[in-house]
Amino acid sequence: MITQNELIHLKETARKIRHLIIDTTVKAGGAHVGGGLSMLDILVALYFKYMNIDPETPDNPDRDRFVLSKGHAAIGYIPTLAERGFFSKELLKTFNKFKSPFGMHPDSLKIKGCDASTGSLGHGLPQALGMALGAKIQGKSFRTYCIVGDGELHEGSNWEAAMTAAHYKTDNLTVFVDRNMQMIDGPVEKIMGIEPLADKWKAFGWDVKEIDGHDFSEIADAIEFAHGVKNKPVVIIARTVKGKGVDFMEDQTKWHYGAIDSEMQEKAHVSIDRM
Ligand SMILES: Cc1ncc(C[n+]2csc(CCOP(=O)(O)OP(=O)(O)O)c2C)c(N)n1
Repeated sequence: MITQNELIHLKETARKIRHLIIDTTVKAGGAHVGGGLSMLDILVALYFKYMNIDPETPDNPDRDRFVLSKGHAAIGYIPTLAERGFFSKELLKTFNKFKSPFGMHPDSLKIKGCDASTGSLGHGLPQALGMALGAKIQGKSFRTYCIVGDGELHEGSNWEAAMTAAHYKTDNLTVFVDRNMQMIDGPVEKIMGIEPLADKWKAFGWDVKEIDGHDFSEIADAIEFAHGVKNKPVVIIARTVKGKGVDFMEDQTKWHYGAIDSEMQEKAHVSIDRM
């Protein structure tokens, strides 16, 4: 459950970060902006309401963990960490520049608050599973969250991790599928279909929720549902829109990766403010 005030706060935070994503993409000369925007509301719910984290103690062994398995979407993740206070927003101006801590894909050795280096698709979920199993083995109560892309699910390593997670009853692991229906080279269902997606996860032994990934109340209910499930991992299939918030980017394959000039930048800001 989220209160009305929390809802207003989460929406406002997501709006601010969408603006940051646009300006950071302009400065960087290009980024995976479509997939950064599609998963953003999930990230905001995690980082601004649910995750037990503190930017002052980013290495606390008892903190909750997050793995961005679709690491190319760092352009959504890194501005979120900045807004949450892990580092200065000024530093975003260095995104993907020489000597910056921020490359196009996140590096946990360089970025405060980042728990896993990702970018090679299919590797993040197995890492998140390792963290969740580690918590169980150490008797710790922290939770691990992970976002995978729908196109990323073409990687077989995800399904090995899915099978293992269910076998070891990792009920401390919550995975989101950013089901924006698009990938790098076209619609996922056209490139290689993954439906019936919910049934696949169920067959692998997971509890499944399907939600609107831009509705904070639905995101909140799904996370709280996951917290209550015992002996099974939970996957939340979040229907999202690639490029969400920027009208000319929404659901457009070509905005998987793109550069933004000053005219587009202005239009993007106007569109975000109209959301
Ligand atoms: C192992 C691997 N193969 C290929 C790529 C290149 N690549 C980057 S993004 C992408 C498509 C991913 O699609 P999806 O997971 O749906 O991402 P989203 O649409 O949410 O951005 C691909 C194939 C990669 N990063 N890693």
